[in-house]
Amino acid sequence: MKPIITAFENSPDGGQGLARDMRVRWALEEAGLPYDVRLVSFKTMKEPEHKARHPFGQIPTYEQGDLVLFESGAIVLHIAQHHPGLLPADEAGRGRAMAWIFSALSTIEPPIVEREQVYFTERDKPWYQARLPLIDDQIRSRLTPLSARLGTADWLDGVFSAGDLMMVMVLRRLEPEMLAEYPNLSAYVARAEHRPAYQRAFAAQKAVAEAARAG
Ligand code: GTB
Repeated sequence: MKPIITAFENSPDGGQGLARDMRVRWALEEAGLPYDVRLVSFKTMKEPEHKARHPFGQIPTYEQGDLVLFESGAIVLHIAQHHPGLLPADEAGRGRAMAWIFSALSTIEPPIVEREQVYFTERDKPWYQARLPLIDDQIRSRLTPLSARLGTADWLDGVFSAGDLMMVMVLRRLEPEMLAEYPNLSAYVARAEHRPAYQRAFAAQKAVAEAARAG
């Protein structure tokens, strides 16, 4: 039975692959799993039918038979645990890959998302220009050790894993100028974006955005 995921019918990013369904699409593509997509509007995602899938009325969700999941991290981990291609075979390697998933979501992503939110909600406030460099320092305090750990390696822990997938998805949300300060992280993101599975996932979400634009 094909899983069904949910995605924006009209993503605010216009198909840049920044909405969180992209993580799930990419994981499904890496695992070689065909899937269906249920597109939702900002209105329908707050209605009871969608809230039964996602308590906070958001995307992405994942349904397969009786199983209904929300939270992109949980969904990617579920796919990785049940299909080859996203976690190493050995127990210790699997544990480390999971640590990178959590690290992406709980250590790297929060200050990046905070910067976006501050831009949207506080950019007309008198303190905005003073606050921005403080958040940028917080982001750099995460990127500097991440860059040091990656060093000259292709991936964070040997072979490509769901940990890399999640880390790359989070790093793509950075301002391009900030990512460019870390050449090895820029190359890491570019390397991941060249993966055929990434490209299929990206094309699929972009096709939705283009269809929405065409009306
Ligand atoms: N922690 C949850 C997860 O990882 O799954 C967060 C889910 C989430 O934030 N979903 C967003 C959502 O449904 C879409 S991805 N928002 C609607 C709402 O809360 O009402 C966040 C997002 C949206 C748009 C862009 N963009 O346009 O660049 C980027 C990221």
